Amino acid sequence: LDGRGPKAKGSEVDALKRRLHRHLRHSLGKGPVGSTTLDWYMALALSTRDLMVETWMDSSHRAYANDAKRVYYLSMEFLVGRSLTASLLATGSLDLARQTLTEMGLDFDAVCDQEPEAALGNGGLGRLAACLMESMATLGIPARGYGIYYDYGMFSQYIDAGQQVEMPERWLRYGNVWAFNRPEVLTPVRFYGRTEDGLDLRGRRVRRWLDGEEVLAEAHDLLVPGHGCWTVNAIRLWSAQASRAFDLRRFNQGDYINAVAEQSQSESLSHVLYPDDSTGMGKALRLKQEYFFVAASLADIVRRFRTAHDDFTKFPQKVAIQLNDTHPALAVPELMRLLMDEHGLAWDEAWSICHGTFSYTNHTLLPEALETWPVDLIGSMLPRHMEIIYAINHQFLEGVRKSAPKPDDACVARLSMIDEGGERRVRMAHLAFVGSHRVNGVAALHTDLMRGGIFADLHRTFPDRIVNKTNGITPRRWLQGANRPLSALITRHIGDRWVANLDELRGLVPLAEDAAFREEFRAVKRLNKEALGRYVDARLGVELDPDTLFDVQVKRIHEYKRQLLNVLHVITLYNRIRAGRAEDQPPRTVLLAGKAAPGYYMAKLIIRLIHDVARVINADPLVAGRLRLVFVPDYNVSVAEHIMPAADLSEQISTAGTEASGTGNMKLALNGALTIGTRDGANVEIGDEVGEENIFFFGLSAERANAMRTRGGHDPWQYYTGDPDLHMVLDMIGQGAFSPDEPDRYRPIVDSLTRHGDYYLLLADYADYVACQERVGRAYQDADTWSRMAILNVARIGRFSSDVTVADYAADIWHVPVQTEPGRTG
Ligand code: DL6
Repeated sequence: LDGRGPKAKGSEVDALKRRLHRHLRHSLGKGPVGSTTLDWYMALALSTRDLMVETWMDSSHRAYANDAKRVYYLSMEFLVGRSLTASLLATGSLDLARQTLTEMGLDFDAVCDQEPEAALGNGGLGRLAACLMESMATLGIPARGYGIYYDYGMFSQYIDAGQQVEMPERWLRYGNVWAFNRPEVLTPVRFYGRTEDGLDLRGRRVRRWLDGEEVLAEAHDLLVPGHGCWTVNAIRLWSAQASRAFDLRRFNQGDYINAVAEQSQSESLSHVLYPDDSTGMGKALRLKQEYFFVAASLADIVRRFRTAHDDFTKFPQKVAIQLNDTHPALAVPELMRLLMDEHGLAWDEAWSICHGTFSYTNHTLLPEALETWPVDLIGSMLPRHMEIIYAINHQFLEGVRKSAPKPDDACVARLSMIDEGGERRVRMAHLAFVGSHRVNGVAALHTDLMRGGIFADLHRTFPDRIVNKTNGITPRRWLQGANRPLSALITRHIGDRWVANLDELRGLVPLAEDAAFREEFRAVKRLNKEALGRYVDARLGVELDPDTLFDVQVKRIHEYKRQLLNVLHVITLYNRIRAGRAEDQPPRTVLLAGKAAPGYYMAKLIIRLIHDVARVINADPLVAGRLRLVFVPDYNVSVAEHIMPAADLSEQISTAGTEASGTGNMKLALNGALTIGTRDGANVEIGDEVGEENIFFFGLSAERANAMRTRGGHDPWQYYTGDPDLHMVLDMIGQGAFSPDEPDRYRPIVDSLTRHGDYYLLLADYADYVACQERVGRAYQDADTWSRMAILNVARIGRFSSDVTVADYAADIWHVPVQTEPGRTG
């Protein structure tokens, strides 16, 4: 049941032992005596990396030899997580490694647990980037990711007296086995300075960008093996180094100490990931980070193109650049600058190259998350880019003004890249949109809402530009790796082709009617619940009962994701159990996990509320064995890998129209959880696939939610006074039932719902949500019905593989072929 494979051959085990000992000795300078678990992790990681390096070089040579078109994925975030298990799986050596280490008297899981978390992202956007990179390698696409090698990735979350505390995580403390540092690949990046007209070497008139300060970008290549390790690609991450020119000037002034301090200041550029995924940060350092990685990456891309080509008109045939959200939008003016100022191309030619090369993915409809930067800030930090942005905007608006029907001034103002209301700001989404030949949303509903909402004017201007590319997740990490028992069960029944073609899971559909299979499926889920129980017990000292329904909501904490609605339901259930009104409901364990942005007051207050409610409920003997609330701290990719396989119920309860897609919804369904959700993001498409009868939908549609908000008709006070259950819950929270030491602690939460408009419509959806949860509970009581539904979810979730997503980008946006193994082109 535990998903371990057949015993490996003795000769293979011996060979791996030799490799491990060689690395221990020659790479780490240690002998077996005195070696630590960390040393064995390093030795195993290095041995596994060895298996990937040859393929990496072959993949790169193949792309050069074939003069293949390459895809470049520019992203401020790559939420990679750990790489050892994924690499062992990709190279087909996971079982061998486990067996070998066990024979050596080592604890394989403890060794894997030594790996630090590469948390170079906030959440969905960064994790999507990691899944897409893995699928690009799986599909043999010559691709490279570009991003930043942060010293400090996402913060670690500690809980102190129920409150989130953020601590820095030095993930590079012991180095990083998976990255090849390239201290020789240094790319200068300029900031500030001035522009002037001048002549290039051939005497042509060009605009020049002079003076200012220079920072060097140093490359670090992170290996990304595809399934079966036919192709290995890399994510090139840049760290900042002070430039020599800078050193000399300052040091010559004789102020050694201050010069060193300034040097480390310019290196601090790549120190830290901004831990906020839902507001345009507006900090100058953030803008600097954006330009830093864009400039270094484009210089690299152009350099690579130039090794094989002189003729820039071929650029879009050989290069596709995907902008992951607007964070890399400065790539548009930067490529224009390179082509015109450094390579002497004329404006029109350069513009057509840019346009043919770039495409842009939008990940959010939240207005506060759309990036804008003050014109003055860009103008001083990147003076040449500001000129180019003005010129792009001018050309664009000229075209718009000449088009029919002639737009009015208000429409032109809305379309402009410069927001003139108040402090003048550059709208980065407009820049990315206009500079790209394709703009995509990440789920069908999200794409529709882009067309009709934030991009309505741009969509009217370019009606063919917006396309949908529904997100996906890599089945290798999220099923094959994270859930060995389920993975083995599936393979035993339908073979292992699902790993490379997730739609093969449809072979499970008939098995949903097979009582013996349902029994096995339940046994696997139980095993996973026990495993999560051990993990939570070890970390928190909290015992989980695997016989209860595991009700899971794991994601960033945000008001629009409505963890608070979940808490309202938990308290409702608590009250009903106490009053003997929940006799038909199964015992539940409600698990929540997620980080709040450090400056997000409401999100942090919600975390505190969860802890206060948990303390009261979990100590109440009247509900013992019936209800438990647990918050798992420091949610990250590895924690997710423990939780996903054990979930029975997946909470996807955002206000309809706010969650662009969601990908946790896919991971949980793939691991056999049933979804309770709104018709939001990819939930809608998940419902289409698994069937309405196998998912629990509730609540307002996006259309109704939007109408209620914009045209009125939502009276929260009425819901509060009209629903006794809700009334009681809100009074308990507001009057200190969970915070007797500070009765007013949660007043702001209650007031935000009852007095300040309930922006995310929790009260409007409450009754339907609670009723839906009752249906969930009753369905769970019938084990056979529940497992039939869960099996059908697994069987029909295949189209949410990131392989499908990538194949769609490849065909429709990048125009590159895909292949799953050498010689097989799709
Ligand atoms: O597209 C990946 C992911 C979606 O699944 C989520 O629904 C969406 O919230 C997330 N967006 C972000 C940050 N957005 N911005 N900017 O992580 O993208």
